Amino acid sequence: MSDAKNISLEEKFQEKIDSDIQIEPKDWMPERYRKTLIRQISQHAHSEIVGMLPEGNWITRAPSLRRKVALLAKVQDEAGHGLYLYGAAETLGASRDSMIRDLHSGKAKYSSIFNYPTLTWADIGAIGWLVDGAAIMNQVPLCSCSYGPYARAMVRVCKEESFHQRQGFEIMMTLCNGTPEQKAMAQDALNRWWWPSLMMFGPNDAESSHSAQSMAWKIKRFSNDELRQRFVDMSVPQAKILGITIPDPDIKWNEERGEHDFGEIDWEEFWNVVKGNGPCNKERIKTRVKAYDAGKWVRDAAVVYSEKRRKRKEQNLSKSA
Ligand code: FAQ
Repeated sequence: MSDAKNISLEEKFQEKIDSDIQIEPKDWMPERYRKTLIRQISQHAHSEIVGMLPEGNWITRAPSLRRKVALLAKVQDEAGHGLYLYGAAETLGASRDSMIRDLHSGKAKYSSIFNYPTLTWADIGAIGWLVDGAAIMNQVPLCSCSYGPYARAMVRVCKEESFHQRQGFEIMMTLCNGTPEQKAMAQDALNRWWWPSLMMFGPNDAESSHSAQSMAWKIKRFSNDELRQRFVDMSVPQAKILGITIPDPDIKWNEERGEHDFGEIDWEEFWNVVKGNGPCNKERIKTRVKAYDAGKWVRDAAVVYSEKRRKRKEQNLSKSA
């Protein structure tokens, strides 16, 4: 295609974006837009799938039947989110096999948060409260992102995440209203999950290589720092209700700016985890690869079944013709 024609297609595409018209799979789109979406959506899908592991660890150890049922449902929801998201990435021409291969080889990223261990039951409360809370803060704006299938998948995901956040907060509330040991457990979980939760929003805006372009394309509607700030402002009063302390001596209300000041994130820790050297990175990938290999017979059986159905349909059609 000539450069002139490409430029005009790209201009038309940007006009659509600027007028908030969503892009659909069959619409023309710049190759870089398609690649950016595949990168973000597949990493998001991987995060949901790997994200089942820290909490899945606690299903057999949940302290009551009610807690077990809620946690089981939550972990299943995360699997569903991963599947919608792989589906959304497939509409852009990415194959599921290649996405999963990239996750298993370490080529594709997933959220840093899921490389931390879940040491006590309170961690399940902290994950629901903080990790799902951060996920909602980041994902509600994605419901109006410029790519239709991603935006639509996010609507259901966000509804489910808000149930997850409430179940996490309720676990924290119960612990905080319990014995001194239970409250101490909740405080310890907050101490360990607070900073990694802030890291979920990604590097500072100045260091974020993709933000400017992704915002111009309305894939991202707010910057990493804007969303992180909103998350801090939302969490401070919630920690007060729980009666536990956010492990940051620099957190305080800034009257002038109308938001909280907070301390500096340990970016060295963040990049170390992103590069694969966090406390659980290797274990998480090993577990996923093992589960994938063990599920091969199910995938093979599904392919044989669908092939048989297709052939039966063809035979029935030719009989009735
Ligand atoms: N971890 O230029 P930016 C959940 C990478 S779902 C690892 O700012 P971008 C549900 C980034 O990929 C949680 N890597 O990038 C749940 C890029 O590397 P690349 C996941 C990170 O894309 C709850 C590089 O750093 N949510 O929790 C992280 O514009 C409970 C430069 O960064 C989503 O994926 C990180 N935290 O902004 C499940 C939401 N941050 O690709 C189970 C959709 C950055 O060039 C239990 N994604 N990087 O190699 C997004 O909104 C964006 O992709 C950001 C990053 C904001 C995550």
